[in-house]
Amino acid sequence: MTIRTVETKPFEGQKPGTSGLRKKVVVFQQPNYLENFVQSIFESLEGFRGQTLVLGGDGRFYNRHAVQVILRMAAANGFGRVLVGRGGILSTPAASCVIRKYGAFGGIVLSASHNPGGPQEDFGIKYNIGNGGPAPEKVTEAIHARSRAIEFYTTLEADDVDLDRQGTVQVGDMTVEVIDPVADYAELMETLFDFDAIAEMFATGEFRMCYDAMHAVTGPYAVEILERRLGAPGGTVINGVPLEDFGGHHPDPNLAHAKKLVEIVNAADGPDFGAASDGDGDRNMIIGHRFYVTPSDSLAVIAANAALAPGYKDGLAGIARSMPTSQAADRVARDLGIPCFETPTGWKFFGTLLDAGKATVCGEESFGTGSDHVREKDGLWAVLMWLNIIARRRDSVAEIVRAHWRRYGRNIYSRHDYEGLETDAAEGLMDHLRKATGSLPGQRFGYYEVEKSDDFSYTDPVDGSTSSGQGVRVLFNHGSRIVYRLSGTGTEGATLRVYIERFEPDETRHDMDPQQALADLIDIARELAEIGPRTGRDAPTVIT
Ligand code: VG1
Ligand code: CO
Repeated sequence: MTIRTVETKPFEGQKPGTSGLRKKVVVFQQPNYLENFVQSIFESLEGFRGQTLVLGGDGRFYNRHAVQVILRMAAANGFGRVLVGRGGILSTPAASCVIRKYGAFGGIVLSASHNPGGPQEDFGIKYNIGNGGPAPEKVTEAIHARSRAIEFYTTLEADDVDLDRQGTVQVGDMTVEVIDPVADYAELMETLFDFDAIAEMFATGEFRMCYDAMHAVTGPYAVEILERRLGAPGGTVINGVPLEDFGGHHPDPNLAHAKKLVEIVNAADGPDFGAASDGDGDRNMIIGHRFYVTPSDSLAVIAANAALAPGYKDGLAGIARSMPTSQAADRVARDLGIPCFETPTGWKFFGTLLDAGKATVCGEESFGTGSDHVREKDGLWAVLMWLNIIARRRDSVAEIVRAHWRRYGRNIYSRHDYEGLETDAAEGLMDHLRKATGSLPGQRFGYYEVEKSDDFSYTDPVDGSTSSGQGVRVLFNHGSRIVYRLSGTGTEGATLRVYIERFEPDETRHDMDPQQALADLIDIARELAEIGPRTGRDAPTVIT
């Protein structure tokens, strides 16, 4: 088979964001666009000749095509072996698991996560390093730099690989193994959780759950683990068949996009527990019967109860949360006498802490939770952790969370997203806030007084690397906060995220609706950032 060197020209904007490069499918379909980025990845790496690459994605439109392109390029660039999920499928946490288990050099995950899929929608690609986690910023910056100077890429003249047949084939000098995308991951889950206790709970028939795979990648994983291995009744998993366009929906597990699940669980005779996952399987939403658990609370509850799961029985070394995530986890860490790390948004910042054994459990307010079992957030892991906690405590979701609030107090929390803003207006708003940080401390807004305000910057305590410009924080007295940042995962215009938090120690007020409980802070947030005048929006697009 002949290796071909193809002349090409750089594309603008091949800059990985919070989690890889995400663009409209039509952008990726431009001749050489995908190839340029893949070649830029390979040229930013050293020492992969003869090594193993893991490859798979969330099954969205363009996934299969991209897999074939990458296989040919990996062979031409000198990889020795590629492990690819059957059908081109690997959830993000499963890819992380496979990279680690087989000591791969790294992996390429094809996904735009919770963004919609289909010919008119989004596609994405990200590179993960040998620890199984997202490439750190120095790697993504190198990839971007390469993409701006690229002149050639190399590929092989070879036929497509049959992705639906498990087994080993040769592509040039490279071996391609088409693997079961679920088996390694399911096996890992069995080592972490008390499958017997969970299975027993399902067997009684008194405990029922509904899992919404949102026609995204976790369908096969959830059917295998929940229905087959844990014995939950058939039909526990809904929307379990991955579709290239996710059935036309946003595969985003929140109250806005997982409406059907919420309806099922909240029905008069609805199940006790509901959960959903996103496009690539790394996010999770947890709900009880008529009770919604915010991701920040979920992280705190998981941290406080993790020792009930066999894989965590010796306790946690530490907790890590992204900066905008609520401070509920910090209270648990204080109580356990372990550190709580505050990192910029994006799972890539947890990798060094997990590798160094400084943190065991990590989480983000954006429906992301995970642990040191892999180096990505992990939707099904969170669901199994909750099932393990419920099986051992024999309490409802609502009872578990309310008891948590009684013990630690409640960090009332909400995120307001303003989507599809004009980029200039959004950037102007952030500039305005950054300038205001200097003069805000000491200013009073009714009950609230600003104690500190800055644009968050982070120094990694393990490798000393720094990241600045990670979001404007306005920190008030009594632990209340407003945080502003622009999304790094969108593909259209700009998205402003506003994170609002207030601590409520008074148990009689724990059941308040967050929008009401935070109403005065929400007004302050709009006023400080001049959201109305600058964006023309009088309300957020999505509230979580
Ligand atoms: C969002 C979330 C962030 C998450 C990222 C990737 O990023 O806020 O917490 O890590 O998505 O998640 P941004 O920059 O749009 O706020 V996923 O499930 O897309 O891999
Ligand atoms: Co995701």
